[in-house]
Amino acid sequence: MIGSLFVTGPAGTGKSTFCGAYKDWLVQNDYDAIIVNLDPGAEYLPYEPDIDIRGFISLNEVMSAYSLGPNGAQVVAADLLLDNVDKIKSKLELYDDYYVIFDTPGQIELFTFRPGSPLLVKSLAGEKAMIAFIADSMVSQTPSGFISEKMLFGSVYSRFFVPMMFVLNKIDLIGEDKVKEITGWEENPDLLYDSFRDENTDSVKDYFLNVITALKDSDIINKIIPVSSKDSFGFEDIYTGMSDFFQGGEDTDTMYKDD
Ligand SMILES: Nc1nc2c(ncn2[C@@H]2O[C@H](COP(=O)(O)OP(=O)(O)OP(=O)(O)O)[C@@H](O)[C@H]2O)c(=O)[nH]1
Ligand SMILES: [Mg+2]
Repeated sequence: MIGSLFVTGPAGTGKSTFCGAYKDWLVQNDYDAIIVNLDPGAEYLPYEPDIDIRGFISLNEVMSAYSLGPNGAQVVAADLLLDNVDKIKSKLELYDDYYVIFDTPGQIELFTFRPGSPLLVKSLAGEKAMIAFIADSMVSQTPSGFISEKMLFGSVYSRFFVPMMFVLNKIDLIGEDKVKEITGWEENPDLLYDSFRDENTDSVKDYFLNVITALKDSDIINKIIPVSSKDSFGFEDIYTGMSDFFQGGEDTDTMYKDD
């Protein structure tokens, strides 16, 4: 593996669509890439996985073996991912010089907040792991939505401590001016605070000011990549982020590594 991208984010933000479209973009640009589906509960995928956890874990079997409903079975299936690491790794060995994109379970907590997940990432990718946090533009277009997504991004970072990108997906739904406004918030948190004040005149301003300041100070607010997985827009920036980190581009130290 040259490097890997674990794709996570809230349900329905476009993780699987992003995985498929980004792999297609990589292949069209002559980079070798595969997708590993790590979502045992996926009924439909908008791509053909090269390695598929559903070959090892069946949600229906988990439901009957543990007498669980679909939600409980999803949790057990997520925990069983770690038991199947060796099987996935032996398949990954066939793809030595490839970028590997990991699609993760639909509900973010099944990947991010299960105890075994950091070990899963470490076991599958070692030091060659990055995370793409997929945020939905429709949510991020309001200041409160944007701050909430950034805080979730920070939660994911707190679990894995690997380099992360904040991928603002579905920008085709919000238009260029909104994208500029959101990236403006990223560049200047004072603008975010002003927009937030306009949005929520009655809310607890000190709380949000403190949150914005903390995000700014921790550098969590500085890594947005706008994309549209529908239009295959913005993937070059994703690739640049990956190649900088995995192959030592000049921005590597400042962008992705803590001091
Ligand atoms: N307009 C638009 N729609 C998108 C984009 N990316 C994904 N979608 C749509 O968003 C919906 C959810 O996409 P998925 O890729 O299934 O999202 P997901 O995060 O994998 O969903 P779960 O795994 O079920 O949580 C689908 O209807 C996609 O077609 C995008 O860039 N633009
Ligand atoms: Mg999905």
